[in-house]
Amino acid sequence: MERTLLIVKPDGVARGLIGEVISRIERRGLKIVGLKMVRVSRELAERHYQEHREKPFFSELVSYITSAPVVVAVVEGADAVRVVRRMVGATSPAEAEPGSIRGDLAMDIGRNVVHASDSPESAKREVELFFSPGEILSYRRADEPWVYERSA
Ligand code: IDP
Ligand code: MG
Repeated sequence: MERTLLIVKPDGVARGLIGEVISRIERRGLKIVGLKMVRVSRELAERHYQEHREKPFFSELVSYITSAPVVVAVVEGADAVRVVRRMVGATSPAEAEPGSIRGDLAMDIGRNVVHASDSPESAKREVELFFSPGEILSYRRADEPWVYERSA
């Protein structure tokens, strides 16, 4: 099983979309193994978005993600990074497919409701940035044999 980091960004929290986003993840059959609300510090934001530090939108991006509380989740499942990225949709909501979170719930690239790790390597780095090992819990979902043909 693979893990990925999902963030309901400040606009998603402020718009009352925490449940909507988490519910989509749960209904897909993905498992929430870590979940908390945090106010992201500038230092954490700059580390999280380090790959974008030279981009013209970097300072606005850091201001946005630090402006109000976010909800961060560690999401586990088969091919979780790819599955969650596809559920999130394209970065620009105008390009995001209907049915995706951004394609259904967002209008502006600077207010695109969610973040999801883009590769297994980023997922590992991002999960470790936001969560200590003790904050990630292991449990069995009752529907696992119905979600996966070959569940452990
Ligand atoms: P992603 O969130 O789909 O992985 P990235 O390219 O990694 O997209 O960009 C990180 C975040 O930076 C985006 O989700 C969005 O909030 C913001 N962003 C990306 N490109 C732009 C832009 O051109 N203008 C404003 N904000 C942007
Ligand atoms: Mg990204």
